[in-house]
Amino acid sequence: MSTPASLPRLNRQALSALHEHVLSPQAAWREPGIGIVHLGIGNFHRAHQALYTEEAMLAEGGDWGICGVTLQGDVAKRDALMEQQGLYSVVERGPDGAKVTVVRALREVLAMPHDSDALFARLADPAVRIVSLTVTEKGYYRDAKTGDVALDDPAVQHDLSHPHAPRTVPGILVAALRARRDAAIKPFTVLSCDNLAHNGAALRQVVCSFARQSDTALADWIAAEVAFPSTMVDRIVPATTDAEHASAAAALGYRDAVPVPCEPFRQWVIEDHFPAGRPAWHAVGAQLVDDVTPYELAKLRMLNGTHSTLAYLSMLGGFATIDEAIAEPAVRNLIHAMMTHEIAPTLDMPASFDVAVYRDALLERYANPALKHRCAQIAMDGSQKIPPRLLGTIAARIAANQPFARLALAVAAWMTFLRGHADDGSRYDISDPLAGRLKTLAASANGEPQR
Ligand code: CS2
Repeated sequence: MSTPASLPRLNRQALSALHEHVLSPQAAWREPGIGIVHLGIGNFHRAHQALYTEEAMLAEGGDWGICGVTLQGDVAKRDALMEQQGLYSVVERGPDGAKVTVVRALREVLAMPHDSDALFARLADPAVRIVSLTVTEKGYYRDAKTGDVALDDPAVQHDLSHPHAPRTVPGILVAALRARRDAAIKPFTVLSCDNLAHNGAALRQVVCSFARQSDTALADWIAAEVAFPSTMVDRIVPATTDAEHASAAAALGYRDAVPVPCEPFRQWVIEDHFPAGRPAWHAVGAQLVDDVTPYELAKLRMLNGTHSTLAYLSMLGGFATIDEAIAEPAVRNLIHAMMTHEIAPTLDMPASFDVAVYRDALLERYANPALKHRCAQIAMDGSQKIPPRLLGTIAARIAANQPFARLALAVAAWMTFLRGHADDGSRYDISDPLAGRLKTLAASANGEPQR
């Protein structure tokens, strides 16, 4: 079999040669104009929103091509995607094998701060009607206590003193919205797709509080004129490994330098508030609702809360992947009981929502042996993830005067994880915006010298 390196690179001229098994009907595809700017062109966006958007355009057309932006200056990723004219493949891995699909919706990739002029030209284009985001919890620069922008963060300070050369999400959005207001161009809708409770409202508060530092009138205009609908997004999307390169090459007969692995399951629940229009996501399986709250709490608490629990217990106990951990009966029983007796009772779901079915489906998704979702990946950024995933649930249990021993065990596992080594003594890195402070606290709590 040809190795990926010996094959020609995936490119748009090759699309007509690709088989219909790997490409939705090419005949139905019309190259769209760019209507969406997405901040955070990571694996999750490429395996989730971009796929929904491509299918929505196939279903009902529209110029909803995507300009993807890496805010971390990842020029290698930008160049790798642009060398393929934005094309890449999604490798769905289920117990029954892999399904490879080429995605065409990504039309341009920019890397900040190198491509700042191009980004702001794109954000000023009236054809851009949605700016969506997957920048992870730490990308919001939120003050954990107030929900406003974290004014003491050096990156926020930079953007406040360099309003025309911003690098943070609040700085970029405020600069772009100011330019549209000043040019009397209708604002774009801001669509958060991150794992935060009330993610749209949370982002709106950060953006308005950032704007208010320098221009109250602009902050008031954003608050009155800009839509920030909330969403719940769900698909397990691990980091790319060599296996995806091999699967894509075998399926396509071309080399894809940036394939994305994911599970077969996907879900997207979106508050339907798009004054400037949106793709036909409703036609391809997304749920458009008035209030996403019940869905987002169920997902954040039942999936993300138990994901983090599994990750920290596994980092200490030596399980490398989620499927390895959940295969251990004691671990599976703990997670099953945590969802059943401590998390599910805090949810206020529609009558049609069967929490036992949701729970059992999650356990099956975790057991997927083909995905190899690394616990170390999920264990990252605990200081940003623990509050929305576990502390909110604990607060609800306390308010209801109900026990929460398993949830407390999860938080204790995170605190123990911060010591930097597993029970067998093997060491690992702590990847977290607050790593320095946390490791010092953990060392003093454990009476250990900090390394
Ligand atoms: C995971 C999430 O890495 C993590 O923190 O818990 O990325 C999880 O895979 C997704 O939210 C699933 O929808």
